[in-house]
Amino acid sequence: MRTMKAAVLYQYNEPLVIEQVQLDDPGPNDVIVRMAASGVCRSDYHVMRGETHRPLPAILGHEAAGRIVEVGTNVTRVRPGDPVIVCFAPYCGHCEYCTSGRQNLCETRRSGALLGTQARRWKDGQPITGTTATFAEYSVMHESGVVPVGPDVPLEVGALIGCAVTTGVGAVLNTAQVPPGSTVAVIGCGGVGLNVIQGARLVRASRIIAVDISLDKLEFARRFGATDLIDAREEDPVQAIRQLTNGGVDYAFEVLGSSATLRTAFDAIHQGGTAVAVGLAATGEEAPIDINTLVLSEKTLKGSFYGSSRTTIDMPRYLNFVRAGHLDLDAQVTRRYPLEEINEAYEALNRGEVGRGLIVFAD
Ligand code: COD
Ligand code: ZN
Repeated sequence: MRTMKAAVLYQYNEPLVIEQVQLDDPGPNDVIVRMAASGVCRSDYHVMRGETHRPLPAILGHEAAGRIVEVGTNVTRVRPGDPVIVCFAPYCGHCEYCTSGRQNLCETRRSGALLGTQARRWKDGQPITGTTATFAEYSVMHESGVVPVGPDVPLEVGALIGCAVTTGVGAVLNTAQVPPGSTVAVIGCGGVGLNVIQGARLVRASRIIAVDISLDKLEFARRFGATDLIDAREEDPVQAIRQLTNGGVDYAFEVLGSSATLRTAFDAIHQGGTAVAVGLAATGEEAPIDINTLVLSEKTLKGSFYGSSRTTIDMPRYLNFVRAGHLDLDAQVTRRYPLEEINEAYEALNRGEVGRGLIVFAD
């Protein structure tokens, strides 16, 4: 058992409580990571607001990097001291999906078996739930939930690779496999959307149309490769995209998670185009798709989870892009907070401040 500081969600729509909690020792296949940086991503905010349900109390946080401090007896891929990126989709390596190269869909993880169904965090003997649970000084996870990185990698960069980059860039490179010269629209230009934009720049899309409802976000998106900006409060994004592209884009990415914006993505592509859904919506939400358009125009609608990533291949690849200057992650981080200020960090996300906020942990 280890005592650590953590941010605990006791009730939806209530501030997180910063307090000392206990963390279990690692099982035979687990590692313990000491967090260096943990990103302020909207998915956790959906849980804080009660839009996605989890058993409470819970420790959230899933976009992080840190160092291994302890390993279970069977662990082979990392050792104490190793810097690692935390991945929120651990995988078994044996199921049909893993062995066919689709480890983001791992059947064993989806059944809950890898994440552990029992609580591993405690407050005065009361269980606290958590999966990656990176809004805490330490976390315990299956060894496939970490990817080791070189000593040159700043762990703030590593944290962004853990979610926003892998989800956003991966949607372009892996899920959609956008060819050079394509026209692309990105609906929702937050932390993840910016990385869809960077991914599109990386593959040399000829036009990258950013759609958002905030002018600040749109201006910020330009720095990462957006060539055209559409304020969805001012004009109908579908009409505007069709006008800019002579009838529609080749690829449209939905990076918010709502039925209206998914519809926008589907309507903004031309015949034969592909719409990619990246954002998770409220449980049970559906999107209206015109069936005849789907058939007659041969459109494709695809989901993208965690950028269709194979973390051990893709994360080092994205780090190489950063080293070569093809991905800019430093400029994405606009604010840093100690764990004690995590509630303010989420208020800033809610206010729509640009860029990614990071919780940083003292050494
Ligand atoms: N039209 C266009 N843009 C809009 C609209 C609208 N009607 N409404 C809001 N927006 C913009 C906001 O202004 C903002 O810029 C952006 O949409 C949302 O960005 P953020 O920064 O608030 O959110 P992110 O980027 O941190 O997270 C977004 C996702 C929706 C991608 C994330 O929550 C998600 O669902 N991820 C995929 C699922 C997943 O794998 N989850 C686990 C880890 S993320
Ligand atoms: Zn995330």
